[in-house]
Amino acid sequence: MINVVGRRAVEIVEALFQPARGVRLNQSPPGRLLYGRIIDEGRALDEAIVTICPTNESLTGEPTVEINCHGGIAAVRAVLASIVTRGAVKAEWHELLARAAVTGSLDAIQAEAIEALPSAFSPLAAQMLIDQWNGSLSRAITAIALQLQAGDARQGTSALSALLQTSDFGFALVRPRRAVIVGAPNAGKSTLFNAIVGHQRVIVAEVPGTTRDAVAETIILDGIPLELTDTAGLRDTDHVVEVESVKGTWRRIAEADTVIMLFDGSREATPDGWAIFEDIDASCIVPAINKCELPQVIDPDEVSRRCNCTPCLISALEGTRLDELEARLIADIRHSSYSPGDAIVFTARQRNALRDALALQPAEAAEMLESSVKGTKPGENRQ
Ligand SMILES: Nc1nc2c(ncn2[C@@H]2O[C@H](COP(=O)(O)OP(=O)(O)O)[C@@H](O)[C@H]2O)c(=O)[nH]1
Ligand SMILES: [Mg+2]
Repeated sequence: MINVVGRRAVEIVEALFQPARGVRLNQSPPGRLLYGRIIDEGRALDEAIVTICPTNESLTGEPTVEINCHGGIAAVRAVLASIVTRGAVKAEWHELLARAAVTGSLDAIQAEAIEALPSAFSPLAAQMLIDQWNGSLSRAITAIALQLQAGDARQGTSALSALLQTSDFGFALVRPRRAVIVGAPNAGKSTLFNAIVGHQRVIVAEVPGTTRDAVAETIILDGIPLELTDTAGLRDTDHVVEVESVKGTWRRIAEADTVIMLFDGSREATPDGWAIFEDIDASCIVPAINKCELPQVIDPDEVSRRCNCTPCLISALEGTRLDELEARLIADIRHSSYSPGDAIVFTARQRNALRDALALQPAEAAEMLESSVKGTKPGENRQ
């Protein structure tokens, strides 16, 4: 869909649009759908459904014409190019939203919610963003600002802290956290990856060193999107390709929020295997001992000791206790008290403003909060 926004919107589209039936676009009432062709200098560019948006329903509150083209890139590009040659300026989605924030038809938080919505990974993420678009967070922040102004500092501050605590959940919904599966060759990393992703995606083989490129998939656990990556086994090697892939694994580990440390329970862990721990931030590690249906050689207590955390005992092959492991992956994100309609902090800008407000005196804090909703700097009054 192409939106043409501004004073000349109807005039520009009118010049390109040939309705299938009599009514011209400029004689059509707002809200009516017109079917026809987009024609430029005698050349048909696409068939489209065109409608004039009622001004009070348009995103920026300005005259807006919506052109629903066919899907695919080429026809849409051709239509867009013709509109631009007639004097329109091409704008990205976020620019349109910024304009909506300026014209006052959306506040800054609502604009952020709409901007994030098209890339929401899960229905829960979409729901949360739609709620904030509808004003949940803006209302919550404004209510706190009023409490602070009314001299109710204690209640305001505690509401502010509670709101800040929603940010881990909000962030995780908007930008999937990264989890990587790491371990020695043959530990069963690719088998585990496949089992969690739910379909055969990676080559599983008995030959150590089969997985050379890291493979990633976004999965949804309890509504929370998570980017899961299978990696090459970590071991000392001289093989040129494998050396590169081991380097790649370390890069992935550095970028990860969670590292699933996978052990083959049926084999003794090598000193190499234990050494990996020393280079990974312990707070990220979720340990798991795989092949639990085989006679066990690894001591789970030793794993617990080394990573300060009890390992999950799983069988990737048989799918045993994978739900337990999955629950651990989102344990610190899941928001047990969340219900639809709740105010959730979901951008760094919002979180920083709330944190700053927490450190200020009530009057300044209230001003900071109001500015964070409007998208202005404190002290700057927008009409
Ligand atoms: N018995 C058993 N074998 C497994 C299990 N998980 C993986 N394997 C086997 O271990 C071998 C190596 O698996 P793979 O997933 O390629 O390991 P990776 O090198 O860590 O990616 C394969 O033969 C798998 O079938 C498990 O839970 N139990
Ligand atoms: Mg593998």
